[in-house]
Parts: sequence; C-alpha cells; structure tokens
Amino acid sequence: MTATIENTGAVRAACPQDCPDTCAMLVTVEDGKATAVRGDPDHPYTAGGLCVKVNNYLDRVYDPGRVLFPLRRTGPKGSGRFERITWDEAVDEIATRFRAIADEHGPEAIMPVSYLGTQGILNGLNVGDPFFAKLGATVAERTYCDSGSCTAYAMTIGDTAGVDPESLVHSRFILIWACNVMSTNLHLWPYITEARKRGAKVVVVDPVRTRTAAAADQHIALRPGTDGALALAMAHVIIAEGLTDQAYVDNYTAGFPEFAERVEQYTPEWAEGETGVPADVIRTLAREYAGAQPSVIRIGVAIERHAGGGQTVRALSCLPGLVGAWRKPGGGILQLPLWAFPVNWGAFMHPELLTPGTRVVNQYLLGGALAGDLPAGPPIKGLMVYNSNPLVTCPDQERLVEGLRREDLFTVVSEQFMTDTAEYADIVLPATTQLEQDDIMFSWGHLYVTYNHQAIEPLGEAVPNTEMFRRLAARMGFDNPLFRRTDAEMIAEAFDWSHPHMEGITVESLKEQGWQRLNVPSPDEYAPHAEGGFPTASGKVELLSSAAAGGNFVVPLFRQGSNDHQPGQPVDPLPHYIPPRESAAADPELFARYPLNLLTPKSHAYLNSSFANHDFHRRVGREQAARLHPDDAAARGISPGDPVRVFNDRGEFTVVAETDDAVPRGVVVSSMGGWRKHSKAGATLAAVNPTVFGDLGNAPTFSDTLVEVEIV
Ligand SMILES: Nc1nc2c(c(=O)[nH]1)N[C@H]1C(S)=C(S)[C@@H](COP(=O)(O)OP(=O)(O)OC[C@H]3O[C@@H](n4cnc5c(=O)[nH]c(N)nc54)[C@H](O)[C@@H]3O)O[C@H]1N2
Ligand SMILES: Nc1nc2c(c(=O)[nH]1)N[C@H]1C(S)=C(S)[C@@H](COP(=O)(O)OP(=O)(O)OC[C@H]3O[C@@H](n4cnc5c(=O)[nH]c(N)nc54)[C@H](O)[C@@H]3O)O[C@H]1N2
Ligand code: SF4
Ligand SMILES: [Mo]
Repeated sequence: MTATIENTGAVRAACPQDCPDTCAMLVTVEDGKATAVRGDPDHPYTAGGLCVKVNNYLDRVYDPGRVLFPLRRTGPKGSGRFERITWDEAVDEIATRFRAIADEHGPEAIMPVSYLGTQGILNGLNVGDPFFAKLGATVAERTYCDSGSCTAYAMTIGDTAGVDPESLVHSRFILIWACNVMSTNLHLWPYITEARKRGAKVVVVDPVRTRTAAAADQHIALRPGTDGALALAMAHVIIAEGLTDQAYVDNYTAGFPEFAERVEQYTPEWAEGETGVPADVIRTLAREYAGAQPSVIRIGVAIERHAGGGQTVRALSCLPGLVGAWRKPGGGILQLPLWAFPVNWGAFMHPELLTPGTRVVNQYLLGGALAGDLPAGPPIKGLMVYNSNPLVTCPDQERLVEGLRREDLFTVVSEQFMTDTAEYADIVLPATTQLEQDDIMFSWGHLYVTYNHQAIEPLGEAVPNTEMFRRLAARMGFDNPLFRRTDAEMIAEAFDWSHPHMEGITVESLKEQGWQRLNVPSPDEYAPHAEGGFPTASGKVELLSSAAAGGNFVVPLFRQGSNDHQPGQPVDPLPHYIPPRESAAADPELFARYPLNLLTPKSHAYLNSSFANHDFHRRVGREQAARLHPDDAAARGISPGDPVRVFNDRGEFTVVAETDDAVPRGVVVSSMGGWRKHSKAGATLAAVNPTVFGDLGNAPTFSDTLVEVEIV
C-alpha cells in the first residue's frame, strides 16, 4: 500500500464500475481509513468530477450492510438467514460439494454466472474463467451487453477503436443514437458542448425525450426497435441524392454497387411507415449528416436490444464510409474504443484449459437452465455467482427464483452486499471493493489506461476475486502454477506491453502516474481511417460483409474463450431491415392484448443493480416506477402515484405510476436496477422481459417487450 501522491496523502485509484467513463479517482486515507474520494482534476476525461453514483463511494465501502465474512445459510433459501463461518470452512464445503456434484453428474452440472460488478482486468470479466475451465464446468456465455453491436460493428469495420471520444470537439454533426449520454456516459457531454460552441449540431435518436434528448438541438422520436429503417433510409437518401464521398467509397469500401441496390427499396416514405418519423425529417437528417463533415454517430448499447439490433448497427457502421466521415478527426462512428487496448485476454481466460465440446449455456437462459431446459448434458446442480446480480439483471425472473429455491441446487455467491441473488445462496463469500484491492483498467469510453492502487486494508475478511479463486483452486488441488499467480504477476500480464499502443507505458509508470493515454495520435490528429486501413478481411468498410458467411457468431470476448459452439447460421451479407418482434405489425394478436412497448433503460442513480441498496441512491433514483404518456395513463384511469401492475404472458411487476409527455404514446418506461426486495410485490421488470435473442451475437432484446399496465 504505497503510492500516496507526495504531500497530499491521496492514493491514485480508478472507478471500477461497468461504465464507459472509467474515471481516475483520488482517495484520501487517514490512519488507515479512507476519508474522501474525488475525481482526478488532471485526468483529461474525468476532469475532477465523478458522478452521482460514485461521489459518495465511501458510504458504499463502509456501509453497515457489507458482507464482511463467509456465511452459511441457516434458514430456507431466500430467507436471508445465515451464520458466520471461517474461510476454511467455506472453501472446504465448496470444494467438497463441487467435487461430489462432478463425481455424480459430471462437471458440466456446475455453472458459473458472472459479469461486470467490477471492470478491472484482474477482478472483472475473466477472473473465474481458468478455474471453471479446469473444472470442466458448463461454459457460461455472457452476452449481456454489446455482443450484438460488437458483432455487427466488427463485421463491417473490424475491431477498430473508431472515433476518439475526445475528438468529438472537432465534429460538425453529432448523431447520438440510443444513448442517454447525460446519465450513462456523463463525461462525454463536455466534449459535445465544446463541439456545439464551435458550431456543431447535435441530434438524438431515442423514442423518449431523455435529459440528453432534451438538451440536444433536435430530438427524433422514432418507434422503439425501428432504428434499422431510419438508418437504411438515410443510406438511401445519401446515395439517391449523390451525397456520397465517392472517392472514399471507391477506395475504402467494399460492395458499394450491391449495397446501393439493396437500399433502393428503403425510401424515406417507407421508413416513415415503420418509424413514425416524417419522410421530410429523414431526408433533412441524411442531408445534414452527409453535408456537415466531419460527422460522428455515437451509438449506445441500447441500440441492440431488439430483434434487428445487429443489422441496425451494420447499417449505422456503413454510413460514415459512405460520406467519408473518417477522413478527419471527430468523424466516423463511436462505439466502444476498448478495441484500442491490447489487453492480454488470453492470460486471464486461459481458453486452452477448456475441454473441447464443453456445453455452453447463455446466462440469459439461466431461469430455464435451472428448470432443466438445457442442451444435452446433466442438470445444473451447482452454481457460482460473482460480479453479478442475475435475479435483477436477467430476464425470466419468476423461473429464476423458482430455480434458485431448489433444495438440490448448491449455490455460492461472492458479493459485497446481500443482494437479491445472494439471499438464495448456500454459501456467501465476502468480496472487497475497489479501495481494498489493486487492479488495472482498460476503458470502453476513452483511450487511457488507469491503475488502481489499493488504498485501505480489506474490511473484515473480504478478499478480491483473484484471491478467492486462488483459495478455491488450491482446495480443489489444481496444481497448474497459473492458479497461484499473485496480483502483481497478473498485472504484469495485463497488456501486451510490446504493442505500439503501449509504447512509453509500463507497470511502473502507471503506478506512479495513475493513468496514461495510449500511444496513439492526439485527439486533434486522431483519424485512423482517413485512408482506409480497417481491420476487416478486405481492409475496407465492408458494406458487403465477407464475415457474414461465417454466420451469426459471438465475438470471443463475450464467451469464455471458446469459439467452437457458434450457432453458425449464415447471415445476409448486406444490411437489411428486421422489424421488432413484439409490435402491432409483427404480432397484431399480441398487440391487442399488450399495446404498450416497455423500455428498461439505465437508471440515473444506479449502475445496473449496484447502488440500488443504498438509501441515498434510492432517494435520487426514487421508487421503482412506470412512466407513461398522460393520454395512455388517462385511458387506463391511472393517476400519477397510483400503484400499477405491468404485465404480459411472461410475468408481472408492480410499481408506482408516473406520467410524463417525454414518453411517447404507446411506450412505457421503467428504469432497470431496482431490487426485488425493494419492490412493491416481490418482482421487478426482469419478470416481463423476453429470453429471445436478437439477430446477431446472442444479444438480449429488452426493448422488444409488449406489456399492459393497469391500476392495482
Ligand atoms: N447512470 C448509469 N450509467 C450507466 C449504467 C447504469 O446502469 N446507470 N450502466 C452502464 C452500462 S452496463 C451500459 S451497457 C451503458 C448503457 O448506456 P445506454 O445505451 O445509453 O443506456 P440505456 O439507458 O439502456 O439506453 C439509452 C437510451 O436508449 C433508448 N432506447 C431504448 N430502446 C431503444 C430503441 O429501440 N431505439 C432507440 N433509438 N433508442 C432506444 C432508451 O430510451 C434510452 O434513453 O450505460 C452504462 N452507464
Ligand atoms: N431489463 C434489463 N436488463 C438488463 C439491462 C437492461 O438495460 N434492461 N442491461 C444489461 C446490461 S447492459 C448489463 S451490463 C447487465 C449488468 O448486469 P450485472 O453485471 O449483473 O450488474 P449488477 O446488477 O450491477 O451486478 C454486479 C454485482 O457485482 C457485485 N460486485 C461488485 N464488485 C465486485 C467484486 O469485486 N467482486 C464480487 N464478487 N462482486 C462484486 C455488485 O455488488 C453487484 O451486486 O444487466 C443487463 N440487464
Ligand atoms: S460510474 Fe462512470 S461516471 Fe461515475 S465515477 Fe465511475 S466511471 Fe465515472
Ligand atoms: Mo452493459
């Protein structure tokens, strides 16, 4: 625990949350206790500010509700009754039970469930992968977030970082598409404000007038899930009206003639029928987007959450190539610049430990899996959850609860708090917070590597995830030395340090400085595709995708290093429109019963379901609610403040009604993240979301959800 900055007593840290901003934090420590947390004023992106979620992170660290010791269940599952046990007892019991399950049913009867409670390279996404691969457990496919978008993006322009967010100051036209920047990507907003000062126009495409849409120059409120129609109609106008940058198209795109022929059918008049956006508005949008160069499209993760999300991202990734937006800094598409970081994923996943052919189950299907709805192989008898709260973040909540109640299921949960999921555990293991551990961070929202120094001793007997898996591996008798790697050894393996982007960056320099920009051109000069050079098979923007022949795949990052379980369905190599699955047009009978489209965006005050247990955050985030247009509320006799039941054939949840004309007619908005134990009737919106995947990358389809709302 070195690393206090001279004369200040502050420790350089990094926000661990699953958020694109990865803020650089400074932690003040006095007598071994953290007394203040603030944003690093010198970090270009964080610029001294954190956010409403993390400003009072110390209240989370020192919350009396922290799980600080290993616990064993004493009451019925879900009762929340536990007794304290020692780490030795906990690890013994887990090893004994896992071994017994593997002996009786085969190791695939054990399944891990994890996601991004922390984003650290050490303690985050892949921390348990080698352990479960060695065990031979069912491979958990993790496509919660951006897997459909990434697949589509990579199919079209390759795994490029795209536009540097800091270059947005140079953009002349900023098209924010399905992204509520002011809540979910807060630190991007100052760059957008600066661009506007310099004359840029900002347009937001979102069914709802969010705080971001309200702050923009123009808000285009389309019907949920119809984005593909709007994007393809933009391409139609750009080509039909000769607004392409033809030299860029000729030199740096592949398949233009086929693409042009394909989009002929997607006229603005046709798109108006799908999206509800007037054809004239679509024409003007396309003209302004093409004409104001450099233009940029910032896509949110929410873009993928419907049946045709993948093809929508395909179409959107084609647009910058058509208009030559890539020629200048601030032009192109911004998705996840994480691809610029040469993270040494292999050193954390260790895919070579997997037994080829091991069963893969997508975590979204956990409710079904626990009910026995599985591909071949044994029933799930052992479950280990870490870095995740699936009872809130997975669909099919009712079946999931039933599954977790099964007496013959042995469940381990590693947590900082007694979450809805942890309450169903047989054994709960205490996890450290970011202040109690070392880690090293990439970012999916900017181009800086950040080091997180441990600031304080772990509270109670909490341990980092790395240490938990060291202890479990030792007790399981896994003798491969990789299971004994120290955190320092893992940090040394975190990146491919010889990659050109890491030039001038070492573990030592990061420890000293806290954060460093990747060795890439400055935001004023960052235009990696000014002359093509896309990391696709052809090196071009693949309007006609050569990767599509390989089928509907999931990029390796989203599964546990294994690529031999792909669905492999061939995909149309040209972008096309796939309408929402649950809509008036697609399913009139369903629509007659459930005429409202539920959207479940991120909460302003929570980070997924994290922080929803703190009173302060719940005061800011308010009660779990359903927001409707006043006309839709009136038609149902609903007044603001009424308790309402939101339901469909899959399930129901009860919340308080709010009316708001920012929500269009026919849509109901309920922010995700609230816990079941704080809900009115023991269920949250995850009870009504579908378990059907979108068209690419096994992405979830949360926005493709029809419901009805009635007063309770
Ligand atoms: N405050 C806060 N910040 C967060 C998070 C959080 O929980 N809270 N979570 C983090 C994570 S994990 C992620 S993935 C990102 C997500 O970041 P975003 O993608 O910005 O998050 P969302 O709020 O889910 O969705 C953004 C907007 O998409 C709209 N939307 C929904 N469906 C559609 C559609 O079909 N078409 C269009 N055009 N718009 C649609 C919603 O109305 C919403 O306003 O945020 C990260 N940052
Ligand atoms: N309806 C609906 N559902 C959604 C979404 C949506 O928009 N709508 N969004 C989806 C998306 S984009 C995402 S990313 C997922 C997020 O899903 P999850 O990753 O499950 O997110 P959280 O609910 O925040 O759960 C993370 C848990 O990890 C714990 N944790 C934090 N740090 C540590 C640690 O160091 N060790 C251990 N062991 N635990 C730790 C936290 O306390 C928290 O309970 O949700 C998805 N679910
Ligand atoms: S949650 Fe996001 S915006 Fe808030 S401090 Fe962490 S990285 Fe920054
Ligand atoms: Mo996410």
